[in-house]
Amino acid sequence: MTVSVPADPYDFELDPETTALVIIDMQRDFLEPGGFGSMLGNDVSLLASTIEPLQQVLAAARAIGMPVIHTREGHRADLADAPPAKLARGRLSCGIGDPGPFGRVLVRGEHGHDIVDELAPIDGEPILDKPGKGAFYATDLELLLRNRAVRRLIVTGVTTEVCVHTTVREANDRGFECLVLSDCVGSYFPEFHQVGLQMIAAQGGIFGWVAPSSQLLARLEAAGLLAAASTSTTTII
Ligand code: TIU
Repeated sequence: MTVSVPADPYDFELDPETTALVIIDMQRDFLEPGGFGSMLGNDVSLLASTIEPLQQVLAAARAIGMPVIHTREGHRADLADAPPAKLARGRLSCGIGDPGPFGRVLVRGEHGHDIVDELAPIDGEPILDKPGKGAFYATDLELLLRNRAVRRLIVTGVTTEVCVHTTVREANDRGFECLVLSDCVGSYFPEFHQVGLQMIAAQGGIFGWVAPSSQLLARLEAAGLLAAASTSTTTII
């Protein structure tokens, strides 16, 4: 079955059986005050608006049996997988590996490193720990996707111009087609978010496609894949 999602620059055609939902780095360290995002000097509240639409998309993916993959940026406790250049960057007084309000910043196993409660993974959804910005670099993501015959990705998460963009570029070069959901990705810099999305869809979709989640959910519903009530895409005033 093919579902056509109205998108920029043109309809994104997806078969739910060969498409995966990828949720990038929806970790406390990026979304809550006191984590890595704040250490870098950012207003982390700017990312909060991504959670609710992403919950709806996640519920829809689970309802139709679409594979879901969660990623987390972070490092081993001994920081052996953290490039010295990354550790030094920013000249932070409290940076990667240092103790913060949520435990050691961006270190695996710490409270801040984990995914926010609202989007907690469930059994059967791989959680992919990545040391870099891109989800393909030094991970087995490509293997996981090829083993499930996945060809298209619905990409969500944070931040738009950093880990989302890097991942979309990596995916594009590997032959995966990416639809980025504009309201399910967020940035500490609204202008970077806007331009980041434009850069994906420009030049005939040089890196991929962009659409709001409402378009995806409406098309999945219209195709009979979702019960209208399960996604509540309509606002009742
Ligand atoms: N700083 C920033 O915008 N992002 C990151 O460091 N990582 C991710 O985007 N996940």
